[in-house]
Amino acid sequence: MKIIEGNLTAKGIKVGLVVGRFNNFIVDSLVKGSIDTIVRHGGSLDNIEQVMVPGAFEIPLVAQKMAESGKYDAIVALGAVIRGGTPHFDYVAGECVKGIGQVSLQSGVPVAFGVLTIDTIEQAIERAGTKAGNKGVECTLAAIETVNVLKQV
Ligand code: INI
Repeated sequence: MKIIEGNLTAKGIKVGLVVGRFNNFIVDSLVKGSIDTIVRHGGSLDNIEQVMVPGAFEIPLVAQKMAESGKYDAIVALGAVIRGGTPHFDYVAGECVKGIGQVSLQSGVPVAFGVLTIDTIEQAIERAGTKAGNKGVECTLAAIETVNVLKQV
């Protein structure tokens, strides 16, 4: 039996970050975590490009253009959608996750989902570098591993 798995080496991997500005107090920590993860796993700052978009709703379209460009081995989508008192959250979060999944499947480029979808600011802070880790770190590791496993299947 053969088990194929990707390692966590980011050496030579080109990563495009697509970042929703909305809730930037939180999102900035996700970006920091993502970049730090790439570099600490052997990647280079020269191989990272960061594209800013207004909010999570815009992430899929821009991720699609980035994926089609052929410039990146992986795309990391970062943002934070925090529930308010209206159904707006559901529309923005729903479109974002659906769109990111579609871009990844249609382009063949891994697009990691690092968009927090949470009920409160406290939950956001917990997942942006405090007691529940950092979603930017976690999804960047997933992107690196996926790039490396795709090379072998
Ligand atoms: N965008 C987010 O990234 N997070 C949010 O919490 C959010 N809320 O709550 O409204 C949000 N809205 C903006 C949206 O992503 C679009 O930028 C906007 O609707 C324009 O298309």
